[in-house]
Amino acid sequence: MLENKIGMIFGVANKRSIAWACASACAEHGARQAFTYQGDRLKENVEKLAGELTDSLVVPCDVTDQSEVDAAFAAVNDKYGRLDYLIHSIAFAPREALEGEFVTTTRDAFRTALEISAFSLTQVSLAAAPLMKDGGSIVTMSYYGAEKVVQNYNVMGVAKAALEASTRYLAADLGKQNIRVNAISAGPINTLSARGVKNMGSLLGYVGEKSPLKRNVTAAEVGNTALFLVSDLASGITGETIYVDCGYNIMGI
Ligand code: 1JT
Repeated sequence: MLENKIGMIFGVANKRSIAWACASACAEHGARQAFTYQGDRLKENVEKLAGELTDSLVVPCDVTDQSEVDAAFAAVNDKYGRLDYLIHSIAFAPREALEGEFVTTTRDAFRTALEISAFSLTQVSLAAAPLMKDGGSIVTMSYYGAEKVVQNYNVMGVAKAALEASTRYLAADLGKQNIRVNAISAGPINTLSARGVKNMGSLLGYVGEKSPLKRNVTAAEVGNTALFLVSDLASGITGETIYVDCGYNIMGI
């Protein structure tokens, strides 16, 4: 389904990463992919994972450094000469910001969370567009805390709201170049990021009980949805936030 397509994946930390589940699903369908990693600590992990796939590329990219972003896209252009899809699966907020009350969010935590988790989508979309010569597809990851209050999610909820709105504005701008932009709103998954969060176990238990499917979503299920969104099967879908959460978001009391 993705034969002859080139993808660029932001946000692999290890094999449990949502970004890796997306990349695996796409690789199974014939895509070749470039991976970015943030910081030297993650370099080895990402190189090992990417090494399992054919004709992959691994480049450093800290989105707070524009020169690294420019260099990452230049490396993709040098190796493949084009880009068909991009998966954005990065977010950050200081740990203290994901505990206690939202009202105590500091200026610094707010700025950092919004810059890394929301602005970076606009930043990489602008850089990707010139390489998407036959159109393209951009997919980002959101969470329910963007639209309803989820205790402790705090400033990340505000960042995800900005991310979902950015998805719509980017879809409107890039549609004329046949570039689609969509978000997946994933249910909670036990990744490296989530593991740093207090009470993640009880959140997973709660969602697993309340969701229509009576379980939590898997990273592989999110990966399969990303595969659909980057494929031509989703050619009529843009600006959308698609829930992949075992139905949790449809429930009232
Ligand atoms: C970040 C983290 C972004 C954890 C995230 C996230 N998006 C979803 N999760 C899992 C989660 C976290 C909390 C939560 C529900 C789900 C951690 C590092 C920064 C970026 O609250 C109930 C706090």
